Amino acid sequence: MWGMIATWRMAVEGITEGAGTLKKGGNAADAIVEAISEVEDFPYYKSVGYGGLPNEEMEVELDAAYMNGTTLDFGAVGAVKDFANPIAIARRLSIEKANNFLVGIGAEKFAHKEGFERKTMLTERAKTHYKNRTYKLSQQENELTPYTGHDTVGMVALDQEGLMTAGTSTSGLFMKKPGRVGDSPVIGSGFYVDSEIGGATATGLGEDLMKGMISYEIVSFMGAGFSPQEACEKAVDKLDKKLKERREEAGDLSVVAMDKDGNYGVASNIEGFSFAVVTENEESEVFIVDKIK
Ligand code: SD4
Repeated sequence: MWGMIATWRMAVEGITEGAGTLKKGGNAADAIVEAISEVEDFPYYKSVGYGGLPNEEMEVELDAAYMNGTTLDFGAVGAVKDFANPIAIARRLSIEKANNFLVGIGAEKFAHKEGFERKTMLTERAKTHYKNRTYKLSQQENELTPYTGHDTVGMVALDQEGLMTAGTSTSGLFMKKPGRVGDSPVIGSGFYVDSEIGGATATGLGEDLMKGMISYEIVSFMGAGFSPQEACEKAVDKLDKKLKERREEAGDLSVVAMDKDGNYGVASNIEGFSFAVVTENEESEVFIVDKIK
């Protein structure tokens, strides 16, 4: 059995490429890095890699992570600037014994030393978004508030040998503070995978997703015998409810999961969350669900 699931319909090309690797018997580590790199390279996705929207100071700061569900090794980068494929840096960090999660200049020094491709990640299009936003702000004299739309990529992959991996990549929230790191590179929050159980990944308001360590929670529910669909719904409902009870509001919480047998699940507390999935069962077609809920 092999399979792959990803947040948002924009992951479809990436996942199609990753699925090609898995189908041929390639491993889930290569498949996920290929798939996420494809999304990072595409200039029109506003929350990932090249073309991602910048922070308050018009700088693109990227977060990414990679996890191997068999060894439980993970690598992550936070607030990294000017590198083309943060997911590849995260994978490289995952084979280190320590120093697996690097941020800012430290992450950039590591990536430079390891020969990763440098690239200016701010596009003209992203600059225009920034300028429009700051112009609106100057007109309305409002507070700077982060972009509420989102499309961080998170994926879980399963290969024919039973290796499962998880990966994430994002430019985080538009207009975030410099140095802000969201859930995406934080193990247990933005992603978690255990090849003996399954994996999960999240998208939405990082600050709230971290409060429930939602990806670990989903994997724990699957480990306790719930299906991926039940585990996703339970985790989202539990956190959404808790946040609303304690603070009257919950940010966007959307998740996808796959278990070691290729069964998958998805849940969200917003309208219109989409995802892309492919499994051997579904005749290897990448299948997009545009709106759930
Ligand atoms: C973050 N969770 O940095 C990310 C944002 C996101 O689609 O999911 N955007 O908080």
